[in-house]
Amino acid sequence: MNSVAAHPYPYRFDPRSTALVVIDMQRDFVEEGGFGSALGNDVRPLTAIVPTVAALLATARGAGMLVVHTRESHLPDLSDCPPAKRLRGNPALGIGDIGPMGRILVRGEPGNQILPLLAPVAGEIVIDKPGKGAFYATDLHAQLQARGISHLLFAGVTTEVCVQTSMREANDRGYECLVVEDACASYFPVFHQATLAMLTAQGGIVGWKAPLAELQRALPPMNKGEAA
Ligand code: C5J
Repeated sequence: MNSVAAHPYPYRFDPRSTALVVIDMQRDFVEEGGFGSALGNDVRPLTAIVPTVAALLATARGAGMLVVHTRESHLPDLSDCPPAKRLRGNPALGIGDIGPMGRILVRGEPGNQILPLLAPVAGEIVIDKPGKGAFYATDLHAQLQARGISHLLFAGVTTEVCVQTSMREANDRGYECLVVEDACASYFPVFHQATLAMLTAQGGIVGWKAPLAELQRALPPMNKGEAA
């Protein structure tokens, strides 16, 4: 067992039964000129975590951990997007509309792609999710169960929306969850901080938080011989 100096107390995990889940590091949310910034959001807190998420991916891959990437995305005919989701928000630019990087939150469009620097590699799981949570209307739970995964590390954007929803869904399904606090971000820094506080309050009511450096301290890179 490895142990991370986490909040509210040490997080113990076995890398062989732990997966890293990177939530929605899509061009439309993160890049200047994408959907998020076209709505007037300041994307700088999101672009700022890209090197940390890249380092986290390298750490997880180096430790031989399973990696999962998610994208918030809909079918081109929007049949998986309820009106309650499609019609809310900014009437000038919504889901399915043509945005600066193609149709907003539609599978296969340029803006829906994961940032090239953080792109999935062979053997990693990619989940296209129509909701905010990674478990809703996806086969993520089944895929994790099939691989014997019991612990999840969360990163990505945005902390208070898709990261938090996914971590709560995971907690309700019995996973032991830790959010890597400097590898997730919000357009609203106050929401980022509040989310980290509420997820870990009351003795870790949803789970733990720790910075990447503490995870790296707990996860020295695997020796070559251990990779098999
Ligand atoms: C949002 C997300 N914020 N990935 N999506 O709508 O958090």
